[in-house]
Formats: sequence, C-alpha cells, structure tokens
Amino acid sequence: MSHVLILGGDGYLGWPTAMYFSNRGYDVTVVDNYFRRNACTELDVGMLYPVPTLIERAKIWHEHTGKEIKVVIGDLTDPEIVRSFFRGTIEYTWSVDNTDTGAPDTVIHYAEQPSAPYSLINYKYANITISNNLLVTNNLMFALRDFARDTHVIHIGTMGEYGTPDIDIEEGWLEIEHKGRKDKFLFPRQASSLYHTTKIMDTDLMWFAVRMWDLKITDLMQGPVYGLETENSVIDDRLRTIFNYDEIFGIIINRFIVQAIVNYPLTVYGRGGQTRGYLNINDTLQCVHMSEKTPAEKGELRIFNQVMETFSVNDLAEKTQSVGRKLGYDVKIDHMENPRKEAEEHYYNPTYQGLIDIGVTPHYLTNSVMEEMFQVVEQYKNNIRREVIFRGVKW
Ligand code: USQ
Repeated sequence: MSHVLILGGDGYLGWPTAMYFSNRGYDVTVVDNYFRRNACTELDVGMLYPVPTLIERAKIWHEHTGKEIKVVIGDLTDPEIVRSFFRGTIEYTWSVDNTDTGAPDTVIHYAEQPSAPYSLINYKYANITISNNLLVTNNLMFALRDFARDTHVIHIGTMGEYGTPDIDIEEGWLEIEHKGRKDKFLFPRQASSLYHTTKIMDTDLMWFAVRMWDLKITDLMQGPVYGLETENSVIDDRLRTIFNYDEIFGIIINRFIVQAIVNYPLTVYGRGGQTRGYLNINDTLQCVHMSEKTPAEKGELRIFNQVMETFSVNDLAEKTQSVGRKLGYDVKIDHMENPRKEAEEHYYNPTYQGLIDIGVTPHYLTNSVMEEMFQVVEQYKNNIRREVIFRGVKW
C-alpha cells in the first residue's frame, strides 16, 4: 500500500489527515516536534480541551482500529531528520513493530508555524516563523533532490499569498502579455503578514526545485479552515484535533462560536468587510486525498485554490449571531479597532474549480453545520478562558 509521510502530524490538520489516510489503508508516518503545543504553553493561550500526546493518540487509534500510525518526534529544521525518511535510517519514537515502510510515495507538508499574529508578536517570533518554515521546506526539497525525485509533495500554502488584489485571483498562475509577447508566471503575490510571506517564499523554493530537479509538487492555497469533528474523531473524544480559540492560533469561525457561547461580543476587526475563502476541515481532508490520488506530473508545480465559499467577517458574525440566538445565546457583535493592517473593504473574486474537477465534493457552512459545532464546543464551555480571546497583537 502507498506510504504517506505527514510532516506536522500533531497539528490542527495533521492529525485528522493521519487518521483519514490510515483509515483508508495507507501506511502512515507522522512527524512533529510539538511546536504548536509548546508555543501554546509558552504564550499561555487556552486550548478548548487537553489533547493526548501524538504517541498516545497513535496508541488510542491502534486500539480502536488495529491500524498503525508510526510516530517520529523530531525537528524537521534538522536536515538529517528529513533525510532519514528517504534513506531508511528513521528512528521511530513509536510504532507497533519498528519495521521500516520504505521511502514515502507522498509527503504532506504541514510542518509550519501557521499563525499570522504569532509571526508579528515581535522580532523573535518573526524569526522563528521565517526560520522554521523556510528551513523545513528547503530541507525537504534537497532530500527529494538527493533521494526521491518521484515522491509527490502536497504542500499547504495559503490564499493569503495573493492578498486582496483588485483583479480576479487565478489558481496559482497568470498568463501575461507584455509588448506583444506572452508567458505564464506565478500569480502576483502580496501577503499581509510575515507568516503569509513565508508561504510565498515556500512557493518560490518549491518552484525552483521543480524547475531544477523535475520534482512533483502540488501547492494547495488554503483559506481559513473551520470545524473540529471528522469521521474518525467521532469514535473517541481523545482523537479530536487540537482546537484553539485564542487570538494567536484560533481561526475566526472557531473563535466566533466560542465567543458566542461565553457571551463575549464577537470580535469583528474594523469594518468587517474583509473577505476570505473558507472551508470545512473535512474538505481539507478530501482535497489532500484527491490531490494524492491524482499527483502532479514530474516537473510540475500544480496549484489549486483550496476554498469552498467566500464570506466577509460581517457575514460570519451575522451567521454566528443568528445560529447562537436560535440556540438561546445572547450574541452581540463588537466592531473593534483592527489590530491588523489589512483592507477592510475590497474586491475578492478567487477561482476555485481545480479541486472540484479532480473529485472533491464541497461541504458548505450551513446553519446546521454551525449548530453542530456549537454543540461540540458547548461540552467544553467550562474550559474557556475569556482573557485569551483578545490580547491585541498589533501589526
Ligand atoms: N478576524 C476578525 N476577528 C477575529 C479574528 C480574525 O475580524 O477575531 C479577521 C482577520 O482580520 C482576517 C480574517 O478575519 O481578516 C481571517 O482571520 P483568521 O485569523 O481567521 O485567519 P488568518 O490570519 O488569515 O490565517 C488563517 C490561518 C492560516 C491560513 C489562513 C488562510 O491561521 O494558517 O493560512 O487562515 S488565508 O486567510 O486565506 O490566508
């Protein structure tokens, strides 16, 4: 069976991805250095519920399903660790029988510092973001060049690479006609945080590696994700993914639901016209799976825009208010001074057909989907710490 290596297997998307592939019969190896958990502890942000370690989760998964997710706890900024996955010298931190499954057919690369506010706390966190994100990607490119040019990489990029241009956003590439001649280039990028800037740099590193060494890479430009329950987490609460609602690591829809439940006025930054493309965590899993099933060609950097629908912050606040009120919560909306520097009213029209063309079926943020999220979050109401919801990291 095909072997999938997941870099960043402990994170919000990494762990659900590991279970999703393992459940479908793939050999799965996950690697993580616990960056996200350690950063949450260091910054004292509150996760909604405690999450067992990656090793504990792999054991719980094995007990329930008989399937094995091999675990390596290690720092992928160390090139030797990245290279060990392709050279047969891996040291598993946990596995059932320690047999080597061989070099991966697919690498899913989530091993990045994912938060825009984190990257702008101060110069120290900016440097951690830049060095972690670029070194991991570069280490991976060189390991593939040296040992495994046929391995397909699926990297999670971000829609934030494009920013909010006043023209339609294409899927990664743009044909430009200049003085009577035409060529295709990466779509212009202009990020609005240092974190997003590292993703632009990742795309550049990968595009270089594809041109030089004929690698096969899919870069998924993902919008903000929401949700927490997946087909595999429902079998045991301890398999639920990490869920943040704080200003640093919490993503807007998840944050708004938590705020509504504890009667904290919804934190709309500025005028609230900021529009982004959103997707359900279950659609992230589908998108990655369909990308794995139909890999990029040798020498191709294939880019998809991974979003299913667009909303403004105001749309999301109103939706949360209406679902919350139906469930008996008195949800208020607060237009607070925007701590970020971003356009608050802008044109936004991204194309997002490519993933649907390869077989993804979109799920939408209906009121009932949001209601189900309320019901899960409510169970942990007493864990919610109001003081971590807004701290005001300024750009
Ligand atoms: N926002 C608010 N109030 C809040 C939180 C956010 O108005 O309490 C606004 C932000 O100013 C922004 C939008 O909502 O305009 C989205 O913010 P977010 O914190 O949910 O998402 P963002 O910082 O853009 O980053 C998240 C993920 C990141 C991913 C990105 C996709 O953390 O890993 O790459 O979404 S995208 O936004 O398309 O670049």
